[in-house]
Amino acid sequence: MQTDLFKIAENFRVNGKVKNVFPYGSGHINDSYKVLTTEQNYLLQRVNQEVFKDIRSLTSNMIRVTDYLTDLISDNNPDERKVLNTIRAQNGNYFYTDDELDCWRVFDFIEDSQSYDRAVNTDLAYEGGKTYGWFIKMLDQFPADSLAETIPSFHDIQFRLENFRNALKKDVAGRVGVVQKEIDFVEQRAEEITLIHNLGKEDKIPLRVTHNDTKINNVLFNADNKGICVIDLDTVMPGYVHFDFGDAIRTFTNTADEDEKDLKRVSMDLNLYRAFTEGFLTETKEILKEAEISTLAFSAKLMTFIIGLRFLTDYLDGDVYYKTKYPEHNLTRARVQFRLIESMEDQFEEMVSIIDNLT
Ligand code: ADP
Ligand code: GN1
Ligand code: MG
Repeated sequence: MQTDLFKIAENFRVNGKVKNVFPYGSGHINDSYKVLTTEQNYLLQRVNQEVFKDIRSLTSNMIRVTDYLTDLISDNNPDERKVLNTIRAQNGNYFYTDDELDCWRVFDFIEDSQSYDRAVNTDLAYEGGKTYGWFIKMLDQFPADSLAETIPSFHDIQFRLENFRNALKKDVAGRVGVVQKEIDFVEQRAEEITLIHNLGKEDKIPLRVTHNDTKINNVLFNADNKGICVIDLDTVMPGYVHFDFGDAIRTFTNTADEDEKDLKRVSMDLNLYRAFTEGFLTETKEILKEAEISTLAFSAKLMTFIIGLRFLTDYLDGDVYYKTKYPEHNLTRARVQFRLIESMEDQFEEMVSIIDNLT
């Protein structure tokens, strides 16, 4: 495998001679490796083709968006933001398909950076908010409808509910019996949770370029914990600002890990929420519409619900989508999301008033 990885890395126009390649990062979807050459470091990824069916369109989205951002910051970049730089393969393409039909790509490694799975303090949450807010703001004028949908209906709650109900009917893994409490939780909220989806259908909120996977470990921070780079751009496509704000609140404010087994440890920390929101709105409040701002707090419940539902559905499907480390892993993750929603429900008035006070 090691020599294969060397060969794969050498299929890209990297500077210097490849010295070492080793697994890197903790994403649930792609396989990432750090590549060391005699000249510099790179990040090599095998893209998950079960999840991403159209790598050509995905790559085109990514290159168009990163080129656009790179241009925008070329002569004004006070916060020293960085943009992912994709390295071409020897054949000139931005990805390379090997003999096994696995698909690979390479980025410049962002040096002196770190990613976190939890916000260690409010400064980090504020910086994360600023970084994801910056991304939304910079892409405000980019024609969202010219981007491909890399995963169709990715954050479409109706689609996710349908998938869940189909999984219940099929019960391929024989697990429905153990999730009655979770089924009740979902069905009790299934109607009210469609609020944003309905606003979108009625054209009351604008489609924007959104990241759609704004978990905390998709931001790189520098040694001083300043947010410097938004990574994991596979799901950049048309969406609502709610998708990015809500998904980020899900991970930036959780007092426990995404797969914490002791649910007593799981809650939404209001101080982390305030800090993230302040950072996010510092960047975006000038461009967001009233109908977006007034429903922003709700998006935290929506995105935590969607992702909890997806973990639960994958558990029922027999763990076919997310990487898992043990048989109940997806169920544990779903339970954490649902506990977090309860904590958000308990603090919802404060969540709304924090946004009111910041806008
Ligand atoms: P996944 O889709 O599996 O989450 P990511 O693109 O988020 O894959 O990459 C996984 C991890 O690799 C990230 O959380 C981050 O720690 C690290 N990483 C990704 N790209 C870079 C980069 N260009 N420079 C440095 N680290 C990176
Ligand atoms: C996946 O790729 P990664 O680990 O950043 C998933 C997200 C989920 C997240 C839950 C393409 O994100 O949608 O919110 O796991 N990405 C995809 O942790 O499905
Ligand atoms: Mg990631």
